[in-house]
Amino acid sequence: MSGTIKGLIPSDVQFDGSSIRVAIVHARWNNKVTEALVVGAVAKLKARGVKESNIIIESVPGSYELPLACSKIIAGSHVPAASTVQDLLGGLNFGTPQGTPRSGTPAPTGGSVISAAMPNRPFDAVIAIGVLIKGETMHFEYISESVSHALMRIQLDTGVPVIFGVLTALTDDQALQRAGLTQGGHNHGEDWGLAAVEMASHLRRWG
Ligand code: DLZ
Repeated sequence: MSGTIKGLIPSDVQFDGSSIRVAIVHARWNNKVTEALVVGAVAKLKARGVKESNIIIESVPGSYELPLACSKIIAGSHVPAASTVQDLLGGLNFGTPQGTPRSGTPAPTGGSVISAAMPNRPFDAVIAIGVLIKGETMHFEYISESVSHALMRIQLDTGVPVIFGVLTALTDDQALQRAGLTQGGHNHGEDWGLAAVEMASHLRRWG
Protein backbone atom coordinates (compact mmCIF):
# COMPACT_ATOMS: atom_id res chain seq x y z
CA MET A 1 0.00 0.00 0.00
CA SER A 2 1.29 3.48 -0.81
CA GLY A 3 2.25 5.75 2.07
CA THR A 4 -0.12 8.56 1.09
CA ILE A 5 -3.71 9.10 0.01
CA LYS A 6 -2.79 12.24 -1.96
CA GLY A 7 -2.68 12.65 -5.70
CA LEU A 8 -4.48 12.24 -8.99
CA ILE A 9 -5.86 8.93 -10.21
CA PRO A 10 -5.52 8.58 -13.97
CA SER A 11 -8.74 8.78 -15.96
CA ASP A 12 -9.81 5.48 -17.48
CA VAL A 13 -10.71 7.35 -20.68
CA GLN A 14 -7.95 7.84 -23.27
CA PHE A 15 -8.82 11.38 -24.33
CA ASP A 16 -8.00 12.06 -27.96
CA GLY A 17 -5.93 15.17 -28.58
CA SER A 18 -5.55 14.72 -32.30
CA SER A 19 -7.74 17.71 -33.21
CA ILE A 20 -7.04 20.08 -30.34
CA ARG A 21 -4.85 23.15 -30.26
CA VAL A 22 -2.93 24.05 -27.12
CA ALA A 23 -0.86 27.07 -26.07
CA ILE A 24 1.77 26.72 -23.38
CA VAL A 25 2.84 29.98 -21.77
CA HIS A 26 5.80 29.70 -19.42
CA ALA A 27 7.75 32.06 -17.19
CA ARG A 28 11.55 32.12 -17.42
CA TRP A 29 12.22 32.42 -13.71
CA ASN A 30 13.69 29.33 -12.06
CA ASN A 31 14.51 28.06 -15.47
CA LYS A 32 15.81 24.57 -14.76
CA VAL A 33 12.54 23.58 -13.10
CA THR A 34 10.30 25.44 -15.53
CA GLU A 35 11.97 23.84 -18.52
CA ALA A 36 11.47 20.33 -17.13
CA LEU A 37 7.80 21.09 -16.54
CA VAL A 38 7.29 22.35 -20.09
CA VAL A 39 9.03 19.28 -21.49
CA GLY A 40 6.78 17.06 -19.34
CA ALA A 41 3.64 18.84 -20.53
CA VAL A 42 4.63 18.59 -24.19
CA ALA A 43 5.45 14.89 -23.83
CA LYS A 44 1.97 14.10 -22.53
CA LEU A 45 0.22 16.32 -25.07
CA LYS A 46 1.98 14.39 -27.81
CA ALA A 47 1.27 11.07 -26.08
CA ARG A 48 -2.44 11.96 -26.33
CA GLY A 49 -2.10 12.67 -30.03
CA VAL A 50 -1.80 16.46 -30.07
CA LYS A 51 0.05 17.40 -33.24
CA GLU A 52 3.25 19.41 -32.99
CA SER A 53 1.75 21.94 -35.36
CA ASN A 54 -1.07 22.45 -32.87
CA ILE A 55 1.19 23.24 -29.91
CA ILE A 56 2.61 26.72 -29.48
CA ILE A 57 4.97 27.76 -26.72
CA GLU A 58 5.45 31.34 -25.60
CA SER A 59 7.57 32.69 -22.78
CA VAL A 60 7.19 35.67 -20.46
CA PRO A 61 9.65 37.01 -17.89
CA GLY A 62 8.00 35.83 -14.67
CA SER A 63 4.88 34.18 -13.33
CA TYR A 64 3.28 37.56 -12.69
CA GLU A 65 3.11 38.05 -16.46
CA LEU A 66 1.31 34.74 -17.10
CA PRO A 67 -2.32 35.92 -16.75
CA LEU A 68 -2.06 38.78 -19.25
CA ALA A 69 -0.24 36.57 -21.73
CA CYS A 70 -2.88 33.82 -21.40
CA SER A 71 -5.68 36.33 -21.74
CA LYS A 72 -4.22 37.90 -24.89
CA ILE A 73 -3.36 34.55 -26.47
CA ILE A 74 -6.90 33.31 -25.91
CA ALA A 75 -8.43 36.54 -27.22
CA GLY A 76 -6.37 37.13 -30.32
CA SER A 77 -5.13 35.35 -33.39
CA HIS A 78 -1.76 34.15 -32.28
CA VAL A 79 1.24 35.31 -34.27
CA PRO A 80 4.30 33.15 -33.61
CA ALA A 81 7.13 35.06 -31.94
CA ALA A 82 9.91 32.79 -33.05
CA SER A 83 11.72 33.28 -36.30
CA THR A 84 14.90 31.25 -36.02
CA VAL A 85 15.38 27.96 -37.80
CA GLN A 86 15.96 26.26 -34.47
CA ASP A 87 12.59 27.43 -33.22
CA LEU A 88 10.86 26.34 -36.37
CA LEU A 89 12.47 22.93 -36.08
CA GLY A 90 11.11 22.51 -32.59
CA GLY A 91 13.84 23.58 -30.18
CA LEU A 92 12.53 24.85 -26.89
CA ASN A 93 13.94 28.33 -26.45
CA PHE A 94 14.71 28.92 -22.81
CA GLY A 95 17.75 31.10 -23.38
CA THR A 96 21.05 30.63 -21.63
CA PRO A 97 21.07 27.58 -19.35
CA GLN A 98 21.41 28.56 -15.73
CA GLY A 99 22.96 26.43 -13.04
CA THR A 100 20.47 26.52 -10.20
CA PRO A 101 16.71 26.56 -10.03
CA ARG A 102 16.75 29.90 -8.21
CA SER A 103 18.72 31.68 -10.80
CA GLY A 104 17.22 35.11 -10.28
CA THR A 105 16.93 37.08 -13.47
CA PRO A 106 15.11 35.46 -16.35
CA ALA A 107 16.91 34.33 -19.47
CA PRO A 108 16.90 36.94 -22.26
CA THR A 109 14.72 35.21 -24.80
CA GLY A 110 11.47 35.80 -26.61
CA GLY A 111 8.87 33.20 -27.38
CA SER A 112 9.44 29.77 -28.77
CA VAL A 113 7.24 27.56 -30.86
CA ILE A 114 7.21 23.90 -31.68
CA SER A 115 5.96 24.58 -35.13
CA ALA A 116 5.09 27.70 -37.03
CA ALA A 117 2.52 25.87 -39.15
CA MET A 118 -0.44 26.95 -37.07
CA PRO A 119 -3.98 26.96 -38.27
CA ASN A 120 -5.77 30.20 -37.48
CA ARG A 121 -8.11 28.56 -35.02
CA PRO A 122 -8.84 29.31 -31.34
CA PHE A 123 -6.96 27.44 -28.66
CA ASP A 124 -8.83 24.61 -26.95
CA ALA A 125 -6.71 24.92 -23.81
CA VAL A 126 -3.88 26.99 -22.41
CA ILE A 127 -1.28 25.74 -19.93
CA ALA A 128 0.29 28.47 -17.77
CA ILE A 129 3.60 27.28 -16.32
CA GLY A 130 5.70 29.06 -13.73
CA VAL A 131 7.74 28.25 -10.66
CA LEU A 132 7.48 30.42 -7.58
CA ILE A 133 9.91 29.65 -4.79
CA LYS A 134 9.46 31.34 -1.45
CA GLY A 135 12.18 33.84 -0.60
CA GLU A 136 12.82 36.31 2.15
CA THR A 137 10.31 38.95 1.05
CA MET A 138 6.57 38.92 0.43
CA HIS A 139 6.91 38.55 -3.36
CA PHE A 140 5.95 34.88 -3.20
CA GLU A 141 2.67 35.51 -1.41
CA TYR A 142 1.59 38.42 -3.59
CA ILE A 143 2.48 36.77 -6.89
CA SER A 144 1.04 33.34 -5.97
CA GLU A 145 -2.26 34.76 -4.87
CA SER A 146 -2.76 37.25 -7.68
CA VAL A 147 -1.68 34.84 -10.41
CA SER A 148 -3.83 31.96 -9.22
CA HIS A 149 -6.91 34.18 -8.93
CA ALA A 150 -6.28 35.79 -12.31
CA LEU A 151 -5.79 32.48 -14.13
CA MET A 152 -9.02 31.16 -12.64
CA ARG A 153 -10.84 34.30 -13.70
CA ILE A 154 -9.56 34.00 -17.26
CA GLN A 155 -10.80 30.46 -17.69
CA LEU A 156 -14.21 31.27 -16.21
CA ASP A 157 -14.57 34.46 -18.25
CA THR A 158 -13.45 32.95 -21.54
CA GLY A 159 -14.64 29.35 -21.21
CA VAL A 160 -11.22 28.18 -22.35
CA PRO A 161 -9.52 25.82 -19.88
CA VAL A 162 -6.47 27.45 -18.32
CA ILE A 163 -4.43 24.72 -16.72
CA PHE A 164 -2.79 25.89 -13.50
CA GLY A 165 0.83 24.98 -14.00
CA VAL A 166 2.28 27.26 -11.37
CA LEU A 167 4.32 25.56 -8.69
CA THR A 168 4.30 27.42 -5.40
CA ALA A 169 7.21 25.79 -3.59
CA LEU A 170 8.54 26.63 -0.17
CA THR A 171 12.02 25.32 -0.99
CA ASP A 172 14.21 24.59 -4.00
CA ASP A 173 13.92 20.88 -3.21
CA GLN A 174 10.14 20.98 -3.34
CA ALA A 175 10.30 22.59 -6.77
CA LEU A 176 12.86 20.10 -8.08
CA GLN A 177 10.83 17.17 -6.76
CA ARG A 178 7.64 18.38 -8.43
CA ALA A 179 9.41 18.66 -11.75
CA GLY A 180 10.70 15.09 -11.49
CA LEU A 181 14.27 16.30 -11.02
CA THR A 182 14.96 14.41 -7.81
CA GLN A 183 14.88 10.72 -7.03
CA GLY A 184 11.28 9.65 -6.47
CA GLY A 185 9.98 13.01 -7.73
CA HIS A 186 7.13 13.41 -10.18
CA ASN A 187 6.94 15.80 -13.11
CA HIS A 188 3.68 17.71 -12.64
CA GLY A 189 4.03 19.10 -16.14
CA GLU A 190 2.94 15.67 -17.37
CA ASP A 191 -0.29 15.97 -15.39
CA TRP A 192 -0.89 19.42 -16.85
CA GLY A 193 -0.51 18.12 -20.41
CA LEU A 194 -3.04 15.37 -19.70
CA ALA A 195 -5.38 17.83 -17.96
CA ALA A 196 -5.31 20.13 -21.01
CA VAL A 197 -6.40 17.34 -23.35
CA GLU A 198 -9.04 16.09 -20.93
CA MET A 199 -10.53 19.54 -20.33
CA ALA A 200 -10.48 20.42 -24.03
CA SER A 201 -12.33 17.16 -24.74
CA HIS A 202 -14.91 17.82 -22.03
CA LEU A 203 -15.49 21.35 -23.30
CA ARG A 204 -16.22 20.02 -26.79
CA ARG A 205 -19.02 17.94 -25.28
CA TRP A 206 -20.26 20.47 -22.75
CA GLY A 207 -20.18 23.37 -25.17
C1 DLZ B 1 10.29 39.20 -8.79
C2 DLZ B 1 10.10 37.71 -8.78
C3 DLZ B 1 10.49 36.94 -7.68
C4 DLZ B 1 11.09 37.55 -6.46
N1 DLZ B 1 10.37 35.62 -7.67
C5 DLZ B 1 9.83 35.00 -8.75
C6 DLZ B 1 9.67 33.59 -8.76
O1 DLZ B 1 10.05 32.85 -7.84
N2 DLZ B 1 9.09 33.03 -9.85
C7 DLZ B 1 8.65 33.78 -10.93
O2 DLZ B 1 8.09 33.20 -11.87
N3 DLZ B 1 8.81 35.11 -10.93
C8 DLZ B 1 9.39 35.74 -9.89
N4 DLZ B 1 9.56 37.09 -9.90
C9 DLZ B 1 9.26 37.86 -11.14
C10 DLZ B 1 7.78 38.29 -11.25
O3 DLZ B 1 6.95 37.18 -11.57
C11 DLZ B 1 7.65 39.34 -12.38
O4 DLZ B 1 8.23 38.86 -13.56
C12 DLZ B 1 8.28 40.67 -12.05
O5 DLZ B 1 7.87 41.14 -10.80
C13 DLZ B 1 7.95 41.73 -13.14
O6 DLZ B 1 6.54 41.96 -13.18
